[in-house]
Amino acid sequence: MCKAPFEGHGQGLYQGERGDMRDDNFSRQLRASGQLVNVTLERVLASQRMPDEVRAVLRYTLESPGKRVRSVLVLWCCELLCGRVNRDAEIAAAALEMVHTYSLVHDDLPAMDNDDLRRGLPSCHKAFDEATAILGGDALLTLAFEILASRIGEAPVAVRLIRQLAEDAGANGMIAGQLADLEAERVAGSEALLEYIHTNKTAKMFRCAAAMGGICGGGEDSEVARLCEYGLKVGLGFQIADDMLDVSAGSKELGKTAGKDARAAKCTYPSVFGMEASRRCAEKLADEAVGILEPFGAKAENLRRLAKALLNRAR
Ligand code: GRG
Repeated sequence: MCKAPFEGHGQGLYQGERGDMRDDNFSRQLRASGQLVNVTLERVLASQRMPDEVRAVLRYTLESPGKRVRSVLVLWCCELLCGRVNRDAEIAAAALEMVHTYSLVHDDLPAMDNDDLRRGLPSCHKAFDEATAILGGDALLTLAFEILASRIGEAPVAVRLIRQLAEDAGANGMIAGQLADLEAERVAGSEALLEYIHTNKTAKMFRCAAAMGGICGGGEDSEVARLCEYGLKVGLGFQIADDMLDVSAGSKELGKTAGKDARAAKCTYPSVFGMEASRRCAEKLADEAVGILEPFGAKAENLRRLAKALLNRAR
């Protein structure tokens, strides 16, 4: 498999809390973990049987330079609880990245957000066609569950991971949030609606990442529950930052079409509260996420840094 597309991961994404800290230890670990996700995705794809046409669309979508934030969260939450990134966490991270990628492929379709640009490249339906993008998304979603069912060491762990992913990505999670988001273009935004959309569309996938990492790390239920709380806060903050970037950044930096939320009259934090209040809200969420990690002590330092860094990202 061609390595070049995966290798672009993670460069210059985060400015750090005090300006330019892109080469500090945290940033290096973030890049290394992103690379581990890429290598796992590459290995999984190479070892799955599928027709060349399907493989081409999966490679196109999975090799594009995503930030790998959710999948890195899986790895780091596992490491927090068992001291290392184990094989189960690598597979869980790859599965989560597949589901996230499917959601982007489908979100870009003309029936949804209708966007031609994703991760700086033509969206899947532009590079191929609409039917292929629908089927490619479907293939990513089903492959995620297949690898959890077949490649996780112990069946009870696999079942817990499958259940968590199905709950957070499914009918009462990301799909519910996406539907509410599409409907919200026709109604006046309110704080309650915003929170509902962002929690379901975005934050639950972050919760899922944290929970899957905790499960792979063999955590106690109370530890996994704590990581879930952290994931929800970080995910909500991430989405607020995303809404703010849509206002303040350009399409080239973002790798996707900027300014679309305002044009579609979307219900976003900046549209309901303004930019300054949105920033304060995101900062408060990051502080709360950091507070939740307190019982884990110094070993949660990377997760603390991540909660802050996601607010200061450039894309
Ligand atoms: C189609 C079921 C379905 C859901 C779509 C993910 C999503 C839900 C919509 C994409 C649009 C959007 C702004 C979603 C909010 C979550 C979000 C910010 C996604 C982009 O995540 P990043 O920035 O993307 O981590 P990369 O490309 O870095 O992986």
